[in-house]
Amino acid sequence: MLPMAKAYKRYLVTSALPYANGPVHIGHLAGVYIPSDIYTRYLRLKGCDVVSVCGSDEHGVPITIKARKEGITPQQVVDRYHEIIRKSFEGLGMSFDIYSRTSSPTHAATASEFFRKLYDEGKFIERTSEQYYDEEAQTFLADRYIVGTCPKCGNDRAYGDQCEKCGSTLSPDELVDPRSAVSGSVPVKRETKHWYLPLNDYEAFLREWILDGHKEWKSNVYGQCKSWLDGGLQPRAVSRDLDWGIPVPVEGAEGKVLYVWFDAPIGYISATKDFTPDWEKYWKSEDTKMVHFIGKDNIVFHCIVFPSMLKAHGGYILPENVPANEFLNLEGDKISTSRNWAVWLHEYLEEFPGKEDVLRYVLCANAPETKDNDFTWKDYQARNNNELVAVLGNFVNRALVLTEKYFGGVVPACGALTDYDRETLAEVAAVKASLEADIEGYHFREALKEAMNVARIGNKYLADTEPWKVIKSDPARVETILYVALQITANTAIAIEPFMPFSAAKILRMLAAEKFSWERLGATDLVAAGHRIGRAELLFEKIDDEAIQRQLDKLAATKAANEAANEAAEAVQNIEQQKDSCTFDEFQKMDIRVSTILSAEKVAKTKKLLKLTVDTGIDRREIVSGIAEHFTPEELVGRQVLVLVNLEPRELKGILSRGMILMAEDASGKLRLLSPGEPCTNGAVVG
Ligand code: B3M
Ligand code: ZN
Repeated sequence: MLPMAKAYKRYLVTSALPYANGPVHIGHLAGVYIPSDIYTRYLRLKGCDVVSVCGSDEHGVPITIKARKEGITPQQVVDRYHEIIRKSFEGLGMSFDIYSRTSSPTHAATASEFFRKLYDEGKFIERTSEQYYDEEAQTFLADRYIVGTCPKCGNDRAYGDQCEKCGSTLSPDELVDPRSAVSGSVPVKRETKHWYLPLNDYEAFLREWILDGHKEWKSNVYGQCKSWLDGGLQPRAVSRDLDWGIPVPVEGAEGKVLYVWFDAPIGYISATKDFTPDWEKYWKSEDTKMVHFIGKDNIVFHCIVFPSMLKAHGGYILPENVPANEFLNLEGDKISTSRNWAVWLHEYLEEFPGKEDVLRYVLCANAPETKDNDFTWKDYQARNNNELVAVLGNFVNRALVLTEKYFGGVVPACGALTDYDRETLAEVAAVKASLEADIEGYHFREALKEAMNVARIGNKYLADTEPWKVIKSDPARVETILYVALQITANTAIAIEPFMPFSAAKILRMLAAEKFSWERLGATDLVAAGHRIGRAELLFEKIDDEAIQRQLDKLAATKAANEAANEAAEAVQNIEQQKDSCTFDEFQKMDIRVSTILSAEKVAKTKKLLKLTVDTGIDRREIVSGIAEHFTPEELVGRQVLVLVNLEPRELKGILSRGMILMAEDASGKLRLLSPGEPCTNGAVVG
């Protein structure tokens, strides 16, 4: 395939626009942003004309829900998270040419024009359907705004699009006892008109373009496309009844906005426009190679929906590839924003200053390229200590320190090369081709291994040539050895730049060298004899057990908090329903009195029964109560309780029980005595 590959003049790299309703976590990074940044940096080093765009996805229901929950406006939500995300991306060295946002004026104009053109050309169908409407709040209820009982598992807090308890995908109509999440009222069905893109009309085009034309796409991507296409495509609504988003730009569409998945991918176009007035050549020329980096949950939108939109519009190029990754788990559990089960990028950057590349390295080395993968803090530590410190850092440090020590930091002259020197340098040069093939084929894990190989080769070279021994007998030979080692060091800086830009820059600083172009990878004259290098610093530091334990403790605390919250939520679910109503007179028939327990003893030959003597204020009487498994006699004596004194007497184990001690049973079955809030005279009437 490679020799046939088309020669492109320029590249447009897009990275999924993160929803501005929360910060970015390691799952996003491993799935989308680390690969896209590696790819972009590589192309730039090669001197290619490349534009990389990203930005915040600021529309959609999750944002309005978050705003409502926190009592702030959607604009405040997106302003907050846009800034957190933007800053954290910058902190990790994401090298987007622009990090835009879909609330920008350029975007509103671009998305509106896009819709309007399709509308004017009759590319949409209009349909009226019945949807849930909240009469109290006077609003249609988008999927997430409807809650009810899940028909599959009975969870009574399922959403109109999904049950988070059993994971089923739902539609609002399937919910039992639907309620509005806005007002709590029971919604009614009301007719509403929406615009649909008839995806079925694009099926033939998509089949030919993807199934015949892009067999080289990753199998997870190709497979998902195939199953969508084989399942038959349906018209898809591109508008919603919502007050947050880009207004549908046609008459009679008050209260309607563009569906977030219609406007968000257009965000790639708007971002490019905001970056350069020359944007059209990136979007409208067949000489441009466009690549979408996304997570697997976005495949259908980028491979089926957006291409159909582009096709319907006309004049735009289609993606040449959509290298979607699978998901990253955290310590064996699915990453979840709502359960706070994540490593948040902005927190990581604060807690591990100077270790940006460690995270970049680990997330790439362990990227979920072909299947879901697991991030563990132990693995993070091991990769740092055994790979970054022991291989990469160790090699670079030895080459620089020995040069300083033996030659006062001046690059020595290169004498006659031995066969072994030549082989070693040839091995370094050979890395280039395989590294390129891996990056261009989106195999970033393999590519990273190749890049690290340069340092491995260097490490082995120093171990084999032992300059620290040879220096005593043959200092001239050591000049050559360190000359070679310094060339490998400079090569390392080139090879790792796409993956670990901070460390690459640090190596260059230590070499007192300017950035090299990709084409120089493999060269043996990167630093000239006589050049004065800079001071050696450690490239990486060991990460100790305490630092890892702190992270594990943090996760354990999250888990404990989640369990407590779950139990509380379940307990609420287990609380008994309200009983049928009773009249005031019926209630008045009950004579409940404040009483004091005078004595308590176990009833012989029973497990559960206690015989209590109580002072009811009217009299002293005996009550038999089945609470022996919950209270010891000592706990009870002296307690003031509430007693139903006119309960019909009953004989139990030969004792006449006259009344009932009132108690509350919580969801876990625990009993609690009911007492007056403050001490009270016995016989006081409750009611
Ligand atoms: N915001 C979904 C996500 O973050 C969505 C991506 C939009 S890309 C145009 O998973
Ligand atoms: Zn369910």
